[in-house]
Amino acid sequence: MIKRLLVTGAGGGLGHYVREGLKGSAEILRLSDIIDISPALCGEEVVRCDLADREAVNELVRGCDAILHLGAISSEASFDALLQANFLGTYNLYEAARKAGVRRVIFASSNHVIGFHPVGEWLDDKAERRPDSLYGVSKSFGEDLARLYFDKFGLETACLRIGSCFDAPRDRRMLSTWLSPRDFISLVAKLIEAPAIGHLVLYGVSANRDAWWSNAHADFLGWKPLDTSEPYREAIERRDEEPAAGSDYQGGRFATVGILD
Ligand code: NAI
Ligand code: 15L
Repeated sequence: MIKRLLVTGAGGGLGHYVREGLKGSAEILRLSDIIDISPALCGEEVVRCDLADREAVNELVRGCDAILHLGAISSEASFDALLQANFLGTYNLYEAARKAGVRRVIFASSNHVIGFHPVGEWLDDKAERRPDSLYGVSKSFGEDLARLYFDKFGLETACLRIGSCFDAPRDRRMLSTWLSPRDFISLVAKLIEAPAIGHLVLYGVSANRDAWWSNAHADFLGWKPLDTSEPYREAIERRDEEPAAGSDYQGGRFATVGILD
């Protein structure tokens, strides 16, 4: 077990799953966010930090063995907002990780780096990136930064292109893209435990009947998703009869949103 795992964005939706689910993956979880999160329990440290603040991030990362980088604006937003949280925040994190000798980052990338591929097209880690939004571009930047820091400094990253991680799929598209919280946790745990991952790009998706993404290249992890969106299909298909905006694209509605001020 590693000693200290830093979790950025720990106050968000996925952060909540992680706080409970990754207890067994590190002796100490250092939980951080720009917003207030509830006080540290046994085996936890809580640090409030804006990822855009370089000095604060240097301090935050010191003493950590690995990082689960969830902290970000998690949807389409203005370039200026993304510039701070996602572009600068991710750069600050990688620089701090390099200086502190962190071994591995698990970067919460997104399906929106490939969101302009048409629905039904089968993609793997070699697929061309086709971001569907400035948000998707910010995650694509994070993946490039991760590649640079591996090639230049040997800092390992799993770029985890998460589909839709919520308690349950919310619409027709998520019947393909859903990642159950349980599968998310088991995948992250494998990515922490694996002896070596190098620079890895993979998809965070459950065993959905109509999924579009292959993780065959990552079989060495020994991860098998246990959940599927099938039990939700009937109710969703009955409710959502009309195609939703952006339903031709894997990124769904993100592909239809213009540039936000
Ligand atoms: P969320 O929006 O619930 O949580 C993100 C957290 O990051 C928030 O608590 C927010 O306060 C924090 N944050 C934002 N700006 C920050 C800054 N400047 N400094 C420090 N913290 C900051 O999002 P969620 O759903 O928990 O997602 C976590 C990560 O996974 C995000 O990076 C998101 O882009 C990514 N992701 C999530 C997916 C999902 O289905 N939930 C799908 C694909 C990617
Ligand atoms: C994401 O990247 C978002 O962070 C999340 O809120 C969902 O919109 C998800 O993608 C999705 O594509 O469903």
